[in-house]
Amino acid sequence: MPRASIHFPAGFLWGTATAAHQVEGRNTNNTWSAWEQQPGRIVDSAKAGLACDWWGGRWKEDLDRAAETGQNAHRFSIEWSRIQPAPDRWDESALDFYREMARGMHERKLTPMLTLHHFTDPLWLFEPDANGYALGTGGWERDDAPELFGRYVRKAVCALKDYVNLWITINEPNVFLNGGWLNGGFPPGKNDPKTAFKVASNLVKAHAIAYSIIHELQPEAQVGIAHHHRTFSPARPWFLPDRILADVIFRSFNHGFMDALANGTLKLLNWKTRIPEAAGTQDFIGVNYYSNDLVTFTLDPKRLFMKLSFPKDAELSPTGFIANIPEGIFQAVKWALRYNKPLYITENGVEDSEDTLRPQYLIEHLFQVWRAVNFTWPVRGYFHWSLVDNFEWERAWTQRFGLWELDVETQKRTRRRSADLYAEICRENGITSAMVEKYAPKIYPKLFPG
Ligand code: IFM
Repeated sequence: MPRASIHFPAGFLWGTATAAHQVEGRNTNNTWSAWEQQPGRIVDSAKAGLACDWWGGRWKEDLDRAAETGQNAHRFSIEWSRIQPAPDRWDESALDFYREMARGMHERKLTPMLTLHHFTDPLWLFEPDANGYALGTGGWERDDAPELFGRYVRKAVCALKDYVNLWITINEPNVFLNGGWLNGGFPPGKNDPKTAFKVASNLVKAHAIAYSIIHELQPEAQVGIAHHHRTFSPARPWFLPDRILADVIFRSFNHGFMDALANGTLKLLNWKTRIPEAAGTQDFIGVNYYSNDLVTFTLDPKRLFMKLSFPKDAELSPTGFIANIPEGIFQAVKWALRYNKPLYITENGVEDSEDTLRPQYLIEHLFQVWRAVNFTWPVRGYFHWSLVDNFEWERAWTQRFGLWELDVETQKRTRRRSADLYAEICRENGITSAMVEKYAPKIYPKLFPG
């Protein structure tokens, strides 16, 4: 018998999250496929290639893994450029593919949560530049981008509504905006705050259009975005510029989109606009949480006058990308309560190819989610990022987030210990002291003192 255990409410969703471009492979008609052709954009000039070969059918075996290890939900995304390969063309076979996948989730007793936009756009949304570079102009800077997104959403929802009730319109609009138009690490690679504000307005409008289309087609649907929450604290709390900057960045990153979808006013940095149709357009809040940052004021306008770092004593993931700060997920949930909606943790995880930190990270973060649930805060589910190692954007194959390891060459999957741990958690609908003793003994006294 376990000496102690903590439990989550009945009906809690336990899943993993994936995204189309990261797992499908063979995407040749979207922004990231053009981006990877550009020298220096992706670490080691790596390519997504076959990714996890979901397009070739390996989603079946991976979803079998999810179901066999006790998961009861899966968050996935669909690829706009496959469904609408050209402005005037719909590919019904792509819709059939996603329908089969969503049906496959039901057959495996996995509740699907579907993301309509996860960082990729079709190439036709852009005009090539004079040198033939595919991402010359356009994209989300186009005035008609929200309406075009709406047309795709209508087509996708019509095709999939028999299988999906939980919809995420846009994954991490704050990260997408920051990467594409502020730090330039994502396509189209710009560093232009004014244009970023136009893009942000278009994303908010696009979400609002998608929200109303989904509800028109499926009144009982639940719709939200997946918000990447990060706390930005001053690196030197005694230094006013660090404090002011941390505050400005926190507000823009966390409140920008989320407040716009609550009250119809978008405020980012020193820009503000009204988008009234966006007010009240979330039925639930998706929270993606990985880590928090410290902010140091610098004199570098290109980096928005800031340098980000982690606390000196923080436990870091192998490539130093994530600091293990479990209380941050509790704070993120607490922060999200202001929107007065049910919540899902739509992503949380750590890159850890050797699986040394992940078991501890997983237990500690879930312990904090359990604390939140104990305040009767309405957290309805948890989706671990990710099921299997996948293409990690500009960091490609150097960061491994999967419960299963992927050999990209052979497509062989190898189960990590964390997959066993997560299976025990899902089956128990909770965490026992025996699990902690077995998978992360170091934190036992902290979690179960006495
Ligand atoms: O892999 C990404 C995902 O696409 C969006 N959220 C963060 C993950 C890990 O970096």
